[in-house]
Amino acid sequence: MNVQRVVDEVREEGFAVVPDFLDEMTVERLRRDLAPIFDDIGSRSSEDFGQQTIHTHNLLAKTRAVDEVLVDDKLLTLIEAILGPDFQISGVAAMRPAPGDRRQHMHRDDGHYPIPYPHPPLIVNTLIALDPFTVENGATEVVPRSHLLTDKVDQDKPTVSVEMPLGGLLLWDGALWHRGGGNSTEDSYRRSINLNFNLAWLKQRENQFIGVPPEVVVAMPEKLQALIGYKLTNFGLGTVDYRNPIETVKKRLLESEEIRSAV
Ligand SMILES: O=C(O)CCC(=O)C(=O)O
Repeated sequence: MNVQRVVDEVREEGFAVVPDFLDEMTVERLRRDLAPIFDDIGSRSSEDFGQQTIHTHNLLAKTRAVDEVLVDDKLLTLIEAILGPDFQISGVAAMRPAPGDRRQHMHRDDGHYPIPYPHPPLIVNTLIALDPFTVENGATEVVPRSHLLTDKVDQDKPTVSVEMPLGGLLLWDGALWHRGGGNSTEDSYRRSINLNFNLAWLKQRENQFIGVPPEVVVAMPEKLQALIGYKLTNFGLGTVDYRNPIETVKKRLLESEEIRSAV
């Protein structure tokens, strides 16, 4: 994997693809372990946007299937090379545009933060292809170099569809204008996992402290606990009594177990 090539492409184009990121065995395992989650993904219809896929969010509370990929050194090396050493998981989701789902509205993922554009990357979001991404099944559509734009782009601005093979990784700067493509196939689903990262001193898109139950958090490897925010950032941001909040979680769990066994 050429890290510098990916960093340069994200800086210049706003996105990059690592086509052979996961091997077939890992993809197969993810497909199997995530099957109940993908089977549950539905669609909804709205007057403005037509039939849209409904993503499954807060994945770390629902499955252990993606833990291994999230702590993969290859992935973290890429994220660190773009965001610097102090980053965190901002959200983890499963996405599976189904036949008939329409493309999304064009958007930027870092619109939550009211900071003028262009700015250095605040967010790096990723999708891993558990089915090949094709124009027909809803490959992500991007506007190359639009992370550098000051203003909004028109919804009908020409896009590039990011086709990639099974196991491929797409990374993009959160400022890039993009959308999930529409699925025009009869029977082909676009299974993917969406692993999102931001600078550790920003609020996470999805609240990991509430979303992931304490008993799940304490059973996680320390590396994953730190990635979801259980760490000290910039000399003490996010502490409880100046300490890593994981200590509070462990203490409270112990206390509640003691109370339960006393009654
Ligand atoms: O599914 C995709 O290709 C992109 C999804 C996306 O951009 C989003 O849901 O914000």
